[in-house]
Amino acid sequence: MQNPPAPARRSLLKVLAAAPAVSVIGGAVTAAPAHAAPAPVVAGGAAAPASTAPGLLAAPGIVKALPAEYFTVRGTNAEARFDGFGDTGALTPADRFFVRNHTSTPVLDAADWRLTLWGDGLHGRAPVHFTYGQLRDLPSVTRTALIECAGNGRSLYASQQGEPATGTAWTLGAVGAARWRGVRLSDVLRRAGIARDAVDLLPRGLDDPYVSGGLDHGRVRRPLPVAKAFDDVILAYEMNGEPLPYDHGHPVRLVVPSWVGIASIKWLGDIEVSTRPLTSPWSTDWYRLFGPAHPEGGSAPISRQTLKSAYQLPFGATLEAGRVHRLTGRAWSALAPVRKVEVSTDGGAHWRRAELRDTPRRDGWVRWSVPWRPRTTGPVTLLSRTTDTAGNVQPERAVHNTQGYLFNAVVRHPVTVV
Ligand SMILES: Nc1nc2c(c(=O)[nH]1)N[C@H]1C(S)=C(S)[C@@H](COP(=O)(O)O)O[C@H]1N2
Ligand SMILES: [Mo]
Repeated sequence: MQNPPAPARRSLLKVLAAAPAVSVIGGAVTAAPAHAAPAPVVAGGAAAPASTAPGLLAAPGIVKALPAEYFTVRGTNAEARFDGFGDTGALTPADRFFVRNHTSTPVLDAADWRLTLWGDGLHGRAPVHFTYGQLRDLPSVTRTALIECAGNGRSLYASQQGEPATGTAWTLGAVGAARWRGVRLSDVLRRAGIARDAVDLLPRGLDDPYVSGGLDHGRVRRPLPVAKAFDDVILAYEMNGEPLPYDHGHPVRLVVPSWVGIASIKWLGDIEVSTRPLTSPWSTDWYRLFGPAHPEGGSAPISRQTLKSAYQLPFGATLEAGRVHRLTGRAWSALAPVRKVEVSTDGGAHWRRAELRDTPRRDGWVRWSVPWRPRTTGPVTLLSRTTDTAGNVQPERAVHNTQGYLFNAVVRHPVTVV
């Protein structure tokens, strides 16, 4: 149970075989980034066309294989192809799950890993450590949760609203659902002796410091209110019944259900526990809403994700006229369970209900389907619209913000009937 799944291990073995001088396992707790290895041995490494298997994409710093049929590489990130989710179930397999890396995946050994809690919000004020084995000995919980990047759908601000945004130009595949097993963060905080007046935590990853625009922002870290930590946050060591893969936070990551993906810190190394509110660039410069529609100086840091739906069909797909097509998609809301999904196959003039194939639950997504028999040929815009049980409905337009977070508008999905 202590070994990551086969694909990640294969990549690691490649790294080891070709670069014996680079000590990536059995070594320090400190990160040994995949990019520290010579480029040719990184799976699909950009500098190694000769060793890149056909159909595999190159993404610097990502360990797992990235088949072109399932992923689109965007810088240091790999977006899952939403149109390819049709053959996946309610859970997204780890080898199909998007990867969002600020730098690169550190290949960490669970045996050497430990978590440190520290700060004035602990009774003793002395740091408290947990080894991987100690975490595994605590009572475990298992739950399903989506992880969705705050910027999922960002490119649609430009393509469908004419309002560009900065940041990774995700389409709709920066989201996945998995079954996570781990320990409650509240259990760990109690054992560490959290004080009654602690208000904020600052979980931090072991990946390399994030440098951008010539500035070193330090390691990826983002304040998490103690109240949320005690509600439903887990320290996950398993994803879909397997040890966490390297790219998804091996050996231990946070899973912060229903919040924007950045909250779910991967490769967790330490957590500051504070009696005062904490900040980091991930709560001051990024992950706030900036722009004319928002308060001067930006909104409060964003926390909850929003609601969406999408067709499992490529943009620009061609469909034959006169035949019945079974259109499928997914709908999800971080605000409440999905209540209904409506679709329009005429650009929004008429709407009808899609059939839900899963029982809507909090923190999951529902697959839906609808039959469609197009009669006339030509371009058509398909729409889908989620309503959740709290009454939230996908709007026609999302409220723009300069960094393109929380896109929630009805997606205009172009297809051609031939
Ligand atoms: N340490 C660390 N944690 C991190 C990140 C990162 O770059 N480093 N990226 C965050 C962001 S922005 C997202 S959307 C999720 C993505 O999780 P995934 O790569 O497992 O899909 O991880 C979050 N946790
Ligand atoms: Mo993200």
